[in-house]
Amino acid sequence: MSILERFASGDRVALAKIISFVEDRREGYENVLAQIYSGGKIAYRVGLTGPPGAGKSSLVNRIAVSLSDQGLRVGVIAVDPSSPFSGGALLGDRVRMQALYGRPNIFVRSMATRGSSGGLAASTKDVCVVLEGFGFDIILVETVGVGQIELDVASVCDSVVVVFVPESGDAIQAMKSGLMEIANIFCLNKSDRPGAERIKAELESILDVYKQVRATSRKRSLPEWETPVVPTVATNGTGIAELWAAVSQHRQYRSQADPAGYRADRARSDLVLSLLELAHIQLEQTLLDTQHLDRAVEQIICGQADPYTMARRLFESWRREH
Ligand SMILES: Nc1nc2c(ncn2[C@@H]2O[C@H](COP(=O)(O)OP(=O)(O)O)[C@@H](O)[C@H]2O)c(=O)[nH]1
Ligand SMILES: [Mg+2]
Repeated sequence: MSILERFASGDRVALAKIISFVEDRREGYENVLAQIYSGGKIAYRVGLTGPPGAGKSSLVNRIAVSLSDQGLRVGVIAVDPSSPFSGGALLGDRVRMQALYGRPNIFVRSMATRGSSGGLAASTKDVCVVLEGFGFDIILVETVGVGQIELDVASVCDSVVVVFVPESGDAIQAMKSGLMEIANIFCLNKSDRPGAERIKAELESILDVYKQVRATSRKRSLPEWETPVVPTVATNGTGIAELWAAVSQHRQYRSQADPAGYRADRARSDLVLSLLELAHIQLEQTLLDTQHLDRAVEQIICGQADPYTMARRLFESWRREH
């Protein structure tokens, strides 16, 4: 049996192998993806993002177990170098996370943080495609909040949950880092801690202002999605059902807002990510030709040129050639 046949028959070892194959961009990976993609299976992708220690892995753990209890098949992707899924956390956490590994309905995968030439978003998207082809219903993507990565990875998800905690400044932080733009649901985890009520109210009033600003700046036929703030305590399961209900509502909203569903958005972002990756590879191979570079470096260090003018000049001549 070929590895794709084993994959199609539900062999998890074949699944893991295909993920590595695709992630490492080995010869022929695009054909493999194309075959899997043509199966037409899709899952609902939910991103959870937020600062380290906010409780993302704990939430993912709770959600995955609860969905699996309902008979759903759940794929988990951890894009977090410090995640227990990738072995970077305290032993206690790792043991706790291993609860997921024993379940036949759950598959956990941590992403190599180096990413492909197309970046982490491109490889995360491709791992999603593989998991979808395998037949998962829901994919949970955990990303650590470190700026651009979370924004990129969020772009491959259908709903994005931004997780924060009652520590002071978080609401403001969320606004600053562009998280406000990508959040479909705010999850206030560790709401067992002091200050949770206050920060929830604070965030809700910011969201309200934000909503009013958007309402006046844009005319839309459909009502705006109202980003809810859901308090949770991942350690004892409080609020997990409410959090998932909010995700389900957002999913419903998306399919109502656009009858073609989120498929068009997704097809576009899949296409753009793949194109950018091809462009990147092409650029690396031709533009970053070492001979040209070596000569330019020599000129820069002996003071005949600067990197800015040189970069522009090399780029222009590369463009003329192609
Ligand atoms: N008090 C409290 N602690 C929590 C809660 N959720 C997670 N933690 C703890 O916070 C720490 C970090 O959690 P983890 O899920 O690894 O966070 P991540 O880095 O965002 O994935 C762990 O020790 C958890 O047990 C919560 O709701 N309340
Ligand atoms: Mg984590």
